[in-house]
Amino acid sequence: MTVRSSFVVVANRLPVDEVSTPEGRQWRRSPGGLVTALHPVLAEHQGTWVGWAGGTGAAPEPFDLEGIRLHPVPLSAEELERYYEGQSNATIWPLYHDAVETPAYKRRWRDAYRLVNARFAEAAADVAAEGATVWVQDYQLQLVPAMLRELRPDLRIGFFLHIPFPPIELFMQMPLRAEVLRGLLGADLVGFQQRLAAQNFVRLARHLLGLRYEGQMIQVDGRQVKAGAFPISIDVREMERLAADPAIQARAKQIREELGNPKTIILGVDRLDYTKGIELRLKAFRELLSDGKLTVPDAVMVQVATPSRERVEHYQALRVKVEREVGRINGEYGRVGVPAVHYLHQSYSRSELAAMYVAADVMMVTPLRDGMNLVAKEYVASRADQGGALVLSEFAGAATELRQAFLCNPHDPEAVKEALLKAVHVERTEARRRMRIMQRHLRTHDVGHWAKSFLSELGTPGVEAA
Ligand code: GDG
Repeated sequence: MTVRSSFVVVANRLPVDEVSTPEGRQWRRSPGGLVTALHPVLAEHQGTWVGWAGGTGAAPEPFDLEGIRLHPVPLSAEELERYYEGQSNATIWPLYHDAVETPAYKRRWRDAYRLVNARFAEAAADVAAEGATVWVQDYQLQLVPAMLRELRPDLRIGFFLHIPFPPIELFMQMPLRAEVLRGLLGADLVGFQQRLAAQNFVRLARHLLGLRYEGQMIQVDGRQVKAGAFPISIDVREMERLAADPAIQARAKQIREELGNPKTIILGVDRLDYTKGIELRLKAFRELLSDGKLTVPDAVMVQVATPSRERVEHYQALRVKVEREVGRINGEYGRVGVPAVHYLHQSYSRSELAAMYVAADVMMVTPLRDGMNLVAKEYVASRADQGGALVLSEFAGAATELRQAFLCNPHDPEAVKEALLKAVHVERTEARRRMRIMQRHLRTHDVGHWAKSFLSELGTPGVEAA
């Protein structure tokens, strides 16, 4: 029998991983800010999370884990390739990130996107109780709000986009443009990371569909759809706790030793993605070495590039370019046993990441475009010692809040170099002042605050304004 919930989250992935244990294969809650933020709301409302469980073919039966109902949606291998790798990650992802790589458009990807979105909408319609609140997440599922409203007009529907929403001129390239826009307008509240993105959205509604709006309220078929900015955040307490853990402090010290106790450790942590500006960061470092403004082994760079979307062509090409640049820098500036760049194409545990944050003197977050960028926030939260300095791209959503970072335009190599040098040479008291202000902001703007703000604006029963 289907269990019906008054609160339903719909996201491409379920927040669980299947792991091998001595007792056999088991589900484990995956770490991550979204699940941490939503867990209390889900648990309180006997909520259900609808999403893909990983793997292709038949989906596992719905199951409960730590007080949440998980409702898997199946994907075939072909759907995974067309809906996820194709339409989501080779069309929408690059287009919404200022087309920093050329988006590819394919009819069979769009067909699969429609089909899979309909499947998610049907699953959500099945598990939602009368009058329930359903919160749909992100760019893979933009058609779901309208499809769900069609099936279940009684529901209160929210949508949150984790990535940027492009200006009209770019959005208009997309063959599926009107359908996507109508899909999003099926929600009662459409949330974005940035105010500018919400503005792009309401203007697009007028431009493409001739809809009227006042402020951030759009009139659609006699309904009102609200757009708004809800900048996402991290579980600040968890990061503070991790960073203060003596084992992690010791590991941070050990990392510094393993790197040869350099004066300056420069760190980058990203999924290996062309939006993250990994290449330009490496180039800035190389040019500073070549200008003699930085020298090895006084300064070393550590770049964690977590494997990501490895079957998508742009990602394969990016890996080749990044690895060539790392090889070039180490070839020119490294010595036996002393590389200039430590490049790690691997995934790490949360604790190892926290130890790296604590060990780093300068954190470089230089995306060409990023919805928010949680790494920047994690780094700030991890520096209870108020040491360290953050170099941050103006094109990351986080730059709106973290004003005391060393901000730079990632498209301008001189600006990146200048910001990096400033961060390397900043005086201790000035660095602390900057960190303190950013930490104070994050403590009141954590991921729980984000979820509450969105859900109370949506009018979710039992959730009061943050
Ligand atoms: C999208 C938007 C928006 C990274 N490597 C490892 C690892 N990570 C964790 C980081 C961080 C998360 O992954 C990455 O989040 P970002 O925000 O930096 O970037 P996207 O993945 O592109 O996320 C972005 C976000 O959605 C939320 O709305 O901020 O703009 O693009 O938490 O720490 N975690 C572990 N091992 C790794 O090797 N455990």
